[in-house]
Amino acid sequence: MTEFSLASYANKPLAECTELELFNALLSLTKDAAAEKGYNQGKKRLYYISAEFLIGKLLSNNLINLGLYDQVRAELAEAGRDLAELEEFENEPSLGNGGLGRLAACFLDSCATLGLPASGVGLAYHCGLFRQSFDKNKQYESPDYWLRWGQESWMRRTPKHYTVNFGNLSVTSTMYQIDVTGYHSQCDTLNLFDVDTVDERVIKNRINFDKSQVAKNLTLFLYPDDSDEAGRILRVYQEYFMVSNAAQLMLDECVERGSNLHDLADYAAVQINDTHPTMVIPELIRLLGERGIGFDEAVQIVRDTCAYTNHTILAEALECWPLSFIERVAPQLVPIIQQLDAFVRGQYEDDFVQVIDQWQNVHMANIDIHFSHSVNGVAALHTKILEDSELAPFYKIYPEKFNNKTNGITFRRWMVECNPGLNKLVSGKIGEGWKTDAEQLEQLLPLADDPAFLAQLDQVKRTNKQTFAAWLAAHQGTVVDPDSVFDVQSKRLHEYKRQQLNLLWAIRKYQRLQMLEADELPKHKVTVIFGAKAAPAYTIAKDIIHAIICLGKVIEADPVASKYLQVVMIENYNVTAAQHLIPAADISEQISLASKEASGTSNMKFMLNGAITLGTMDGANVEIAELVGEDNIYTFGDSSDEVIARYKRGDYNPRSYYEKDEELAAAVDFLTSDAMLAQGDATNLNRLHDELLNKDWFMTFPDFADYCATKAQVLKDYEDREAWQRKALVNISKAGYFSSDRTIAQYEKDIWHLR
Ligand code: F58
Repeated sequence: MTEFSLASYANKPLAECTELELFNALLSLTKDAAAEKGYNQGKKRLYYISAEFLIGKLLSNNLINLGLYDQVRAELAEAGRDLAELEEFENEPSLGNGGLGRLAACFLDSCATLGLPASGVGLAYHCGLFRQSFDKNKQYESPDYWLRWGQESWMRRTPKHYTVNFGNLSVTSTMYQIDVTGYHSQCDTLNLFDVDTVDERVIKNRINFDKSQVAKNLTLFLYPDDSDEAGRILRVYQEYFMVSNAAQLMLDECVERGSNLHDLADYAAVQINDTHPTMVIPELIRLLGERGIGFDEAVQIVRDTCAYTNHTILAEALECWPLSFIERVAPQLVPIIQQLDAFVRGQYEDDFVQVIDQWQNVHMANIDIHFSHSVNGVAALHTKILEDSELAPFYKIYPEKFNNKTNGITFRRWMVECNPGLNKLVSGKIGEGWKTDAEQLEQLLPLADDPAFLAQLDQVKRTNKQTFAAWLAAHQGTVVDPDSVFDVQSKRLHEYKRQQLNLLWAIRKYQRLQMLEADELPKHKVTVIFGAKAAPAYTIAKDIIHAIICLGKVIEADPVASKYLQVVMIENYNVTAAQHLIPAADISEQISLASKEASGTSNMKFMLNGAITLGTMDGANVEIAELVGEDNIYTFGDSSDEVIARYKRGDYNPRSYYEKDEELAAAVDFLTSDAMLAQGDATNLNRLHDELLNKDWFMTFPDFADYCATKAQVLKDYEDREAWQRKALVNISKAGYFSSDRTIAQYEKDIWHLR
């Protein structure tokens, strides 16, 4: 094995290098070290196709996985340089929105670590997800040029090119590769496709751009604004571009490995990550046809090869494209989709399961379910809801296809890298084995009765809170008190995730603080920390952000309340921010409306880092609750059955709750109070107020009283520090189940059979 020395990658003494020079030297070193490890090989390979890979920064992750972290840090330190400084210097590739994209990244880490030959296949977005900034207490979006600023890239341009024919033009792709380093193991690769003609100059103001010129904007942004038709069609272009490249790559590679294409399923497993890559099914059938395989056999081959993961039950998130869009983007797929439609129609009458509906819309999930061999949900409850209600007609037809794969996270990034203090404490007690065999964390359980250990755990959390406070001050100039309770909700902004419920709690808390006598005031200050981006066209989500920031300002200006309560919104929340924030959290807010959050994965990250969950019985929270037991989690709110029944009845009326509960009414009305209007914009605040009062589609009001009561209990229990740390310890010990290594082992055993 080569001894890698950073000094040999720099052309001057390390002490004299600029950050850029050091960063580029580190990049070359890690690339060489990854190449030396080699790549997982085998007859059968996984192609994980996904529109998003939210990989986060790679430098430290790669150094840790390659076993070079301590050595490089020491070498830098000797030269008076700090690795942390270079970590901050690196740009984060924000090639995803949230959980779905981050899951894909965790999965690749686990595939590499478990020695599974796997390729991620996606798009090389030039700007990724937008950069969020706040101005006048509102979200603004700007392009995130993550590839600029003179940094060398983790992406390697390869000599692989494919022709992709669209209805009106054809383009030549280029494949880029990013090494996915496994933990102390070989590597896999993430293959991202781009076209050389993309031109960042078509960006006009902020994230607006000329949508007419596909060759210039195809891979410019992740999910361009889909509020207008041009944006929606561009999304179909992106999807077809992605899957056509994936299909061509896969067929080429399988033939190289010895496939005669009739036996494709022995050489490839395709995982379709949500419906975005669905067109890979007709595209593969088309390409197999071009290579002489008849339609019926091609359908069978593709079915044996492909598997589909569903990540949502929100009807509006299940893609459904007008056939006319596909006609424009990829007319060659239309006859195939029509044949698939005819095939289904010939067998089943139910409208619900048809591929093309009476309005000539193509239901992408329906293609996935009929023409793949596996359909999985991402947490036990979610899969059950798919089987029993959302996809029940399909479950009746294909019970054998349905299976659950509860999500997971890679513990290498979400503890070893982001929480060095906890990593050291844990490894000091039980050794390093848990890093690849996560269930070993259970060995910590007996320490629940060891006050000295619990005190150490408390100390680690306290240090993490200080570190986070320093980062936040540097990041956006916001000062938070590390002695306060860090009550954290960080995830995409969506009404179903109910940031507005937390907001209403904070308002109520503020109103109560104004009424309390001095001797009743709480012991610990609470810092409510939000991190969230709202989709650019999602009006109410942006109004919620506006209200949160305004409330933060109202409280800040109040000399008494500000001693006991602070509301903070992190600017540009992304993987990097999450890595700073999660290790510092005391409370993990997982308060989606029961039945709506497919799984959640931040709930797992918080748990692993010793935060206590305050949540509804939704998604993977249910499994967390089962594992840690009721003493170590706080649950509240209506059950998914109750929620589903209320939707079915269609009789939900938020006003009836508002009229019955004075405190709720006061909190809601505060949104449009003079104090709030002095900070904010009447249009936004009124709209949010009216939305809640007249619609409240995600039912915050019915859960409000229980949420407040439960949160009061959480804050009371926080005062017994030892008992609290005991809960934290149980959470850490039981987190092993949520390692993505476990999830991937299950995909391998039940679906992929790569080995
Ligand atoms: C998420 N989906 C689920 N979608 O919401 C979450 O419960 C689950 O844990 C996670 O997938 C992983 O299974 C998600 O992140 C998106 O980001 C959409 C992608 C397409 C555009 C709209 C957002």
